[in-house]
Amino acid sequence: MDQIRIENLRIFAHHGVYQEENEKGQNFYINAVLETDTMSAGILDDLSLSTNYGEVCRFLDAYVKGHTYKLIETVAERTAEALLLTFPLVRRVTLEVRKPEAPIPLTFESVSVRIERGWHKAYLSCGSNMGDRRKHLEEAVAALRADEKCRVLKVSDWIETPPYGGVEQDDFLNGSIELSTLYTPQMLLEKLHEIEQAHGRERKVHWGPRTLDLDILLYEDRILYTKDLIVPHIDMHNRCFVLEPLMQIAPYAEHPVLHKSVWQMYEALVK
Ligand code: A4P
Ligand code: MG
Repeated sequence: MDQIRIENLRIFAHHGVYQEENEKGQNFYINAVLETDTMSAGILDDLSLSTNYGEVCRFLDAYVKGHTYKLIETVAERTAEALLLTFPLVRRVTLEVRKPEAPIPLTFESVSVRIERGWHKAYLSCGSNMGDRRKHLEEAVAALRADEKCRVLKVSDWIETPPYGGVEQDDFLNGSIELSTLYTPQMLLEKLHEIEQAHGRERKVHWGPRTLDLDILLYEDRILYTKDLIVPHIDMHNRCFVLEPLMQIAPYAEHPVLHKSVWQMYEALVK
């Protein structure tokens, strides 16, 4: 991806663990690498198609001056997040915060923290078979849209599906969502649980009826196998109710373990 780079932007601010640092202040230096597509702006010589580095510098200056944190880790974390939320064309940022005047009674050039943060593509599946099913699904999408750390990019149709998994229950309405998010997979799962709870979801019967079920299907090409979270969703390739709506919005998305596209998984299942 193309980059816009800002090097050693000096900002006088008040971050530090010691009270004296918070009172007196000192110089911090910021290095920022913004990953963004500069091609259209470059071809057409049009700044409105790119991110104005002057505005980014002013933003960094105001943000780093306007807050006081103990740790440069926190300065980096909060500043990177604010930057990604403010400049919509920036996909990723590498942010380095240097503190050459840190109170260490030894000879040194600088101490610094460097982090990489960005927007991540994820696919979710959603389902409901209790109450006003359509309303539950639409409110789930609205709740994601209302979260600044999520950008809902695509939503499939809501598809009526027979229950899968052997529990006798009412038909489901299922769909899938394409999302760009600042959340890590674990944080995204917590967010989905929060939305499920807000819809009165009770975990009674495994694979049983539910007002709202939100699962993470894919998160970039990440492979995770933890106690709470398995990505790609462990059973997605066996589920028509997952693959049919996902086909509408992401037929070529690839399963990073099976190395098959959504379309290929769907074809294999319905054959
Ligand atoms: N978990 C692990 N990986 C994930 C992931 N990728 N996304 C953990 C979301 N959660 C994940 O899920 C149990 C735990 O799985 C979560 O707490 C999380 O830590 P749950 O939703 O609380 O419990 P559950 O729904 O009873 O079990 P499970 O296995 O999630 O059921 P599914 O897979 O959600 O399937 N038939 C049709 N036609 N349509 C449906 O939507 N849904 C189910 C439920 C059964 N049959 C269906 C449908
Ligand atoms: Mg679930």
